[in-house]
Amino acid sequence: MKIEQNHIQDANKKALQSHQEHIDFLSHSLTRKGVDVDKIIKKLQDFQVAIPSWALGAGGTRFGRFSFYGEPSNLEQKIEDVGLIHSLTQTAGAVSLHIPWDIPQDYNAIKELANGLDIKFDAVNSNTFQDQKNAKESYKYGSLSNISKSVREQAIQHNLEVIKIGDKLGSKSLTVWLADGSCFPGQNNFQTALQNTENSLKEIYKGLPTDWSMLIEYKPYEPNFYSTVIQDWGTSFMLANACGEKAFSLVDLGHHLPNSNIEQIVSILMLKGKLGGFHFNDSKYGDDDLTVGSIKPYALFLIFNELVYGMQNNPQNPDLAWMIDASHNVKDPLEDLIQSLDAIQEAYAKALLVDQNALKTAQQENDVVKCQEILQDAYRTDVRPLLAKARLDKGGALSPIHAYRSLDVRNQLIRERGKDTKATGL
Ligand code: LRH
Ligand code: MN
Repeated sequence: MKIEQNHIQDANKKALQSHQEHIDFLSHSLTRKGVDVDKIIKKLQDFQVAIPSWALGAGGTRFGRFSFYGEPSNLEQKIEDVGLIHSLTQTAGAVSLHIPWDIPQDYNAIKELANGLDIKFDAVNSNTFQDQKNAKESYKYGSLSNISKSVREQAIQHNLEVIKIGDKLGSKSLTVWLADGSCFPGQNNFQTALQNTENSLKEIYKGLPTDWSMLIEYKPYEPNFYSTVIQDWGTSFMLANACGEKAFSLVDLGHHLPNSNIEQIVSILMLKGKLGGFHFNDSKYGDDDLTVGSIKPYALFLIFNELVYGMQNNPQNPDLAWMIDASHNVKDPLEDLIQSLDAIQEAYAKALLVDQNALKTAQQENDVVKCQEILQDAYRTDVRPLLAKARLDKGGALSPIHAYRSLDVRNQLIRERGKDTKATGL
């Protein structure tokens, strides 16, 4: 299914006049503050977020999974769905594949389809947290950290295979997340597990093409519930440094213990030139993989404030990989992803409104109250007209959710695909 341009314009029609009034008012008040509105809109349009190929169907937990019907049942349909989201939002111009869930059958056909939808291939993800049918070794007790050399070797070979698959698609980075760890005290020797992991990552690193990067994702717990080998940013940072200049840390917002100061972690990794990218989502308790900005929107804003500062002051840090990593238990997956993209754009736009110079001055004067006033003046600005204009000027929808519903996309997908299709992934 494809959404035609004229259908989006039809959906925009009724909202055009009120949009114009809002954007005129906001542009006027921002320009008076010395803000370059066109520059911000260009930055929003250039900010493309990769959609996780494993989150285009219903997620689920061990307690159950409730389908939404019309789910994509192969990689082609997954890329079509990313195309649907991108045509409405104009900010989802990339897909992040998970291997083996998404091994292309016909590389040229897949590349042609993605290209036709203006979709690029972002990081490819390896999977050594599940055993594959007919696999010689099991990852039950770990993969790159496993006590058994032949298990580690199998996991290393899998990651090298994933790099080859990504290279054929034009991807430029490998994301490594390990479930490796233990569920009980005494089960693992922490030092042996970490040393094995470091040596294994170095073997994978040797297989990286020159212009590739390796993103090392950390997580404190789950599926192991006593220890995780790559448990926090410090361990990921240490391993990235041990591997070399093409290895970086990947920050999944849901992979932090309660009340962690993620914006401080982001600023430290950028200062050290070791921040590689993000898995955006939100959470109340654990790795809940909820809609971005649905629980802690101010925390997301504070993270983007550090990102904007870092992008202006840390040339030592490379361009970042922006990706969503979510799972949908009760929302239509496409609507959930559209809401996440909107929250990311909103946090970025508000962070771009922070008067960084005034903030620096207030910090140097220890004017604590002024510092908060400067931050919250930006956060309290309703930037939605900017996001809408950024979309509209590129042929997108003023309100993507409204357009998605008024164009009856989900029911069209069900008519096309039937009710029993199930997407591979989590
Ligand atoms: C682990 C994780 C990782 C993916 C998986 C789908 O929790 O965040 O990024 O491989 O989710
Ligand atoms: Mn993740």
